Amino acid sequence: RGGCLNMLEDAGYYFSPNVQSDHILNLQNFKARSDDVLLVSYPKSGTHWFSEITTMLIHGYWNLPPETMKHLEYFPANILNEIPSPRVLNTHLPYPRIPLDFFRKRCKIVVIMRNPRDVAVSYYKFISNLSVWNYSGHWDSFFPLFLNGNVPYNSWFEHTENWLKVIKSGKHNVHVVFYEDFQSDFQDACRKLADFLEVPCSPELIDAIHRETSFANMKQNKEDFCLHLSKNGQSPIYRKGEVGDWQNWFTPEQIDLIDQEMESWGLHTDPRIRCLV
Ligand code: PPS
Repeated sequence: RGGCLNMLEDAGYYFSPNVQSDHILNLQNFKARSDDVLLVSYPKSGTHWFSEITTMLIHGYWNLPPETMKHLEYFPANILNEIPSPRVLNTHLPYPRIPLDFFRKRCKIVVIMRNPRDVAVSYYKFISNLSVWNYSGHWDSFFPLFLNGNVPYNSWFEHTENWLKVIKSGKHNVHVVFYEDFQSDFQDACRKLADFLEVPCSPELIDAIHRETSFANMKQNKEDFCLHLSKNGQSPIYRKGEVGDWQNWFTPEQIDLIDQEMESWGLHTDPRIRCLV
C-alpha cells in the first residue's frame, strides 16, 4: 500500500535517491582535519538544530558562515575542502560507513539522539511530503518500514546500538546529545556540549544561542533546502519541533512493537539513553 519507498541501495545500506553511489563510496577516502567537528545523526533527530547550535558555539552566534549545514553525503569533497577550519560537518552515515580519517585524526564527534517514536513520525511526515520518495502510504504502512529498517539509513535501533557500543569502547572522541535534553534544559545541555567542544561559553551566550535557534526563528529564517520539493508547500524540515508528538500517532499495538524492538536490541535498560525509553 502506498508503494515502495524510492531509495538508493549500496552494499545493504539504503540512502536517499538524491545521493550518488560513487560519492558515498569515495567518502571512505575523505580527508578529515583534526579540528573538524562531525555531527552524526539518524535522520529527523534534530540535525539542523544541532548544526546551528554547534556552529554558533564554535564561531560565535554573530559570526556564522552563510550556510551552516555541510552534509558529507551531499557536498562534493572539493567544496568541503574549501571550508575554513574549524569545520562543522554533518552526516547520517551509520558507524561502519563513517570515513575512517575522522577516527584516525581523533576528531570530535557529536552523536545526536532523539526518541525513536518522534523520529518515526517526523520521518513519515518528511517522506510523505517530498515527491522524491514516491511514497503515499499511510502511517500504518510506514510504521513497519521504520521498525524493520527498510528506510533510508536503515534501522534506528541498529544505528543507536552501534554508537552506544562505540562510546562504551572509549576508542573515539564522542559526545552524545539528546534532542529532549535541549528542549527541557537548554542551558545545562548546551554547557556540556561547549565543554566537550572546548569552547568558552557564558550563560549569556547560551541564552543568545537558545533564542537564535528557537524553532520559530529557524523556521522563519533558515533556508529550507528541500522546500521546493514539498508536495504541500509546507517545510519538510521545520514541522513541529516538539517532544512527544508520537502520542498522537501510535496505536497501543505500535507502542508494544517499538518497546519489543528496543528490548531485542538491548536498548530498553541502557541508562545512557534513559530519556528515550
Ligand atoms: S533531517 O532532514 O534528517 O536533516 O532532519 P533533522 O534536522 O535531523 O530533524 C528535523 C526535526 O527537527 C525539528 N527541528 C527543531 N526542533 C527544535 N528546535 C529547532 N530549532 C528545530 N529545527 C528543526 C524539526 O521540526 C523536525 O522534527 P518534527 O518532529 O518533524 O517537527
